[in-house]
Amino acid sequence: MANKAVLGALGVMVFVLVGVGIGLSIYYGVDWDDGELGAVPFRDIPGIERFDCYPEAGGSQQTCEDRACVWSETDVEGAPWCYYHPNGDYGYAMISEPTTTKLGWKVRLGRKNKPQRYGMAADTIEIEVEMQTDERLHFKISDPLTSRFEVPLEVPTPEEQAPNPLYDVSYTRNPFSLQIIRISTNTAIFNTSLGGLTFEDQFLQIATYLPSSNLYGFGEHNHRRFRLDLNWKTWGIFTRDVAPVDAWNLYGHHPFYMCIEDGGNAHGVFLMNSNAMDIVLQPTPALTYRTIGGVLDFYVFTGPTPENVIQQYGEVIGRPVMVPYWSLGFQLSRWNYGSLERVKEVWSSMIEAGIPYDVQYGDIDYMDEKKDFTYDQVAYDGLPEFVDEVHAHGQKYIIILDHCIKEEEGYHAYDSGLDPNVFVLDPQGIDPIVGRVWPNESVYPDFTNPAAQGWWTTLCSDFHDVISYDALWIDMNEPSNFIRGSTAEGECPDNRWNYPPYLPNLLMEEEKIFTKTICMDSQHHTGKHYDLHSLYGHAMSEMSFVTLETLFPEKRSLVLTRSSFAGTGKYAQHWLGDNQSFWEQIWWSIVGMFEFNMFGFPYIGADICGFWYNTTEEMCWRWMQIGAFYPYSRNHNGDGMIPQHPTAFSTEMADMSRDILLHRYRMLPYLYTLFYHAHKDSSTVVRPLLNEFTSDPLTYDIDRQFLWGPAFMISPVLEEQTFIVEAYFPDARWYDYYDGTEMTEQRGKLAQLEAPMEHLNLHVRGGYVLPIQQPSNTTVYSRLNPLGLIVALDDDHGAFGDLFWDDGESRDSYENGEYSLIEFSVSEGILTMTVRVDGYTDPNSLYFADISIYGADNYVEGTDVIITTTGGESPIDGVVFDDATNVLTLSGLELDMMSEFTIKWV
Ligand code: MIG
Repeated sequence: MANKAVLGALGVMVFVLVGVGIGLSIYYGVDWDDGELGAVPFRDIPGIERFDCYPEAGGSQQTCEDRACVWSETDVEGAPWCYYHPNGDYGYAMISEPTTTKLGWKVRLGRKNKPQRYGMAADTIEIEVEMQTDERLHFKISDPLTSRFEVPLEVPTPEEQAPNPLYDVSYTRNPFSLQIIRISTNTAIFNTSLGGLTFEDQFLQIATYLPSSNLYGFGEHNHRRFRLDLNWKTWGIFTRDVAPVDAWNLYGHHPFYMCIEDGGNAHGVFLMNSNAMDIVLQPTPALTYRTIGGVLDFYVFTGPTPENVIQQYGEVIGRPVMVPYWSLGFQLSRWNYGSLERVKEVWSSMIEAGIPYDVQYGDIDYMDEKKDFTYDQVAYDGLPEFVDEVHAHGQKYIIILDHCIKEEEGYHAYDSGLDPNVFVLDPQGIDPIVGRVWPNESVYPDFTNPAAQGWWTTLCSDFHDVISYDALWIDMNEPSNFIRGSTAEGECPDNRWNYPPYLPNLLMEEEKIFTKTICMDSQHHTGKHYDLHSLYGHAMSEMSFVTLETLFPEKRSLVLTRSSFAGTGKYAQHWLGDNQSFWEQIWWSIVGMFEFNMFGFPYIGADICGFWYNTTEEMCWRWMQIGAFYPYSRNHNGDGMIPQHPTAFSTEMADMSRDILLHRYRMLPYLYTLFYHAHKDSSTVVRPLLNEFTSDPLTYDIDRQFLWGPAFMISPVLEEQTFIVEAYFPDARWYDYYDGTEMTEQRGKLAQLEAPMEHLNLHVRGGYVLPIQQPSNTTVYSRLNPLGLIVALDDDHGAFGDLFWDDGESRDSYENGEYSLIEFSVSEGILTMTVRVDGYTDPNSLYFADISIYGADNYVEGTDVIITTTGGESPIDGVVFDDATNVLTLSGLELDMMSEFTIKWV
C-alpha cells in the first residue's frame, strides 16, 4: 500500500485535532488484514470511530455480516452496531496508472470483491481530478461505461490547470481513497480513507473525515443552530413541501457545507447531485454522503476565509441575481384576506399610519377557484384598478402563481398546454400525470421542456394585461401534491424508481419516497422525475425569470421561489417558508438566513410574525423589530390566523413599526451596496460574526446576532418578556448605531444590553463608512432624499466604505456599466470620497447632507473642519462635537454625490 504512511499520519492528525484520546494510529498498527471479517469483535473499534454499514431498519448480526461488516454493540449513543471494518476489503482499487488530463489526472478503479449492497454495482468506475483554480478542486467519480444522470447545471471549466493550488491531492491505491490537503497547514480537508466507497445504480456512498467539528450548511432544513450538531445526525436532502419545524428535508436541495479548520482557515464542499440523499454527521468528526442516483461530482473550495469559500462556491453555481431597489422595502401579505375590500382597508391603514411599505401581495385567494392566471371577479372585483392605485402610490404588487394547472377542458392554461404537451407525463411519455393540489385535479408543467417556456410566458404576459403585477411569487414547486403519486395510479407503480432499494432519511409516509409529490417514474422532457424532482423549483425559477425578462425587458423584477436547488439564486429569491408564530422560530430565522446566504440567496427572510398559528402582539412586535432587518422584509400570515399587519394591534405597535422601518429605509443605500457586492462576487449580505472574526473561535457558535455585511450588527430579542439581550462584541471598536456611543466596556465580551420593548440593539463596527439616506414611506420617495454617512473609526482612526448607486431597476446595470461606485476612506483625520465608476448620474441631484463620525477622539474641540472640493477649501459651519461620546457631527452639507471631496478634522 503505497501511501499507507501518509494515511496513518493523517489519521493521527485528525485525532490530535479533535483531541480524542485514542488515536486511529492504534488501528493502523494492528494487523487487521489477517482478521476474518466478522470474527474480530474483540478488537472492537470505539463507537465514535465507526462508519455505519446498516443505516436502514432490520440490522442484525446476520444481516450485518452478510454485508461483510462488523457487528458489535456499543454504549455510545447513536453509534452504529454494524460498521465497516477499518481495513475491510470494500470499495474500489486502482486498476491502472493515473493518466494525465488537461486539468489533472484520471484513473480507473475496479470494484473489490465484496457483496453488493442493493445490486447493479459498477465494476469499473473512474475518478477524474481537476485542479481547476488555485482555490478550487473538482473531482468526479462516474461510470465510464454507462452514462448516468448528471445535473444539467452549467459550470465553468478553466482552460488551464491551476498554477499554484492551495491544496495538494494524494491517494491510496488499494483500497482507493483520496486526500485533499491544505498545503499551508498540512490539514486534510477531505479524506476518504475510511472506506465504504460504493457505486451502485441506486446507492452511491462516500465518506470523509473532517478536520474539525465547526461545520455549517446543507439544506434545506430547519437546523435550529447554525453550527451543525455532529452527534450522529442524518439529514435527508430532497425537496419537500413541509413546514420548517423538525429535522426534515424541506423545500430546497443544497448539498453544500463549509468547515472552519482549527486555526481559522475555511473550506467548502459542494456535491453536485440532485438525487435524494443522506448526509450523515458523526462526532469523529466525519460525514458520509449516501445518494440514490447520479454521480459523485464534487467541488472543493479552499477559501481560505469563509467569505472566500462562499464566493468560490458562487463562481461555480452562479452569482445571485441583482434585486431591484424597491424589493428592499417593507412588504405585506397574507393568505386569505377574504376580499379586496379587506385588502384596501389594511392597505389604507398602513398608509394612514405612515408605515414604510413598498409591496402588497396577492396570495391564492385572489384567484378564481385557485386557478393560475385568473382572478376572483366577485371577492376581488376591481383588483386590476386597485393594482393601478397601488402603483400610483409608488408601490408594487406581487402575485402568487402555483406550479399546478387545473385539469379542466376549457381552462385556457390547460388547453394551451396540450399541444405541444408541456406537462410532466406518465412513464410511457404519453399522458400528463395528474395530481391534486389547490385547484383539485391538476397537471404539472414540465419546466425542463423548452416548449414550456413560450407557453408559460404567454400565460404570464396575457395575465399581466389584466393585472399589472410587478413580480412573481412561485409556490408549491417542490413539486407539491396533496395525494401520494398520481390519481391515475392510486399510488405509484411498483418499480425501482418509485420503490428504490435504499431510502434516505426523508420525511415520508409509509416509507414512500413520493410522499406529497408525484411518482418518481414520471417522465420529463430531460429525464425521470426520480432524478429531476429536486430541480423542479429550479427549472420553474429559470423559466419564470426568462418570462419576466420578456415581460419587462428594461426592468429588474423578482421571482420569489419556495423550492430551490444549488444555483437557483441566479434567477430567484427565497423566503423561509411556512414558519409558525412561535418565539423559537424567530431565532431559527437567523440560522436560515445564514444558510441561504451561503447557498447564494442573499435576499432572504422569514414570514414576519409567523405564518401558522396566531401570534401575540408582543411576539409580533419583537418580530417586526428583527424583521425590519431581514434583507427580505415581509410580514405574511397564514389562512385563518388573526391579523398581524403592523396596524392590526395598538397605536404603539404601529408607531414602533414605523420607527424601526424608517431606520431600515435610512440604511438602504448600505444594504443595496451589499447586494451589489453579492451580485458581483457572491459576498454575503446577512453575515454570521464568524465570517468576519474567524480567528476568534467564540464567534463559531453565534447565531442569535447577525451582521449586514461587515459592519452593521443586529442583536434582537428572541424571547418573550425579555428586556436584556446577551450580545457578543468581537474585539473591535463598536458603536451604538443610534447615538454613536462607543461600546468600550463591552469590547471583546459577551455583554448584557438593555432591550426595552421600544428598542432594537443595533451597532456599527469601527473601520467602516456606511452610506445612508433620509427615509420615506416608499423607496420611490426615499431615493429622492439627501444622503448621509456614518463614519465609524477603528483603533487607528481609519475607515472604509462604498456606495453603489444606479436607477434601482434597470436590468444589468452593473454589466452595462450604468452605475456609479463611490468609495470613502478615512485616515489621519481625513475622509476622502472618490468616484470609482461614474456610469450613472442620478437625475435628482442627490447630495450628502449629514456626516456623523463615531469614535472621533482624535478631534480637538473647536478646530475647524475643512472641506475641500474642486471649488476650493472652506470650513464647515454645522459642526457639533459631543465630548461625552466623541461623535463629531457635520450637518447642513450639500456635497454633490458625484463630485469628489475631502473632509479634514485634525
Ligand atoms: O399550502 O398560497 O408557503 O406562503 O401563503 C399552502 C398559500 C400554500 C404555501 C406558502 C404560503 C402561502 C400558501 N401556500
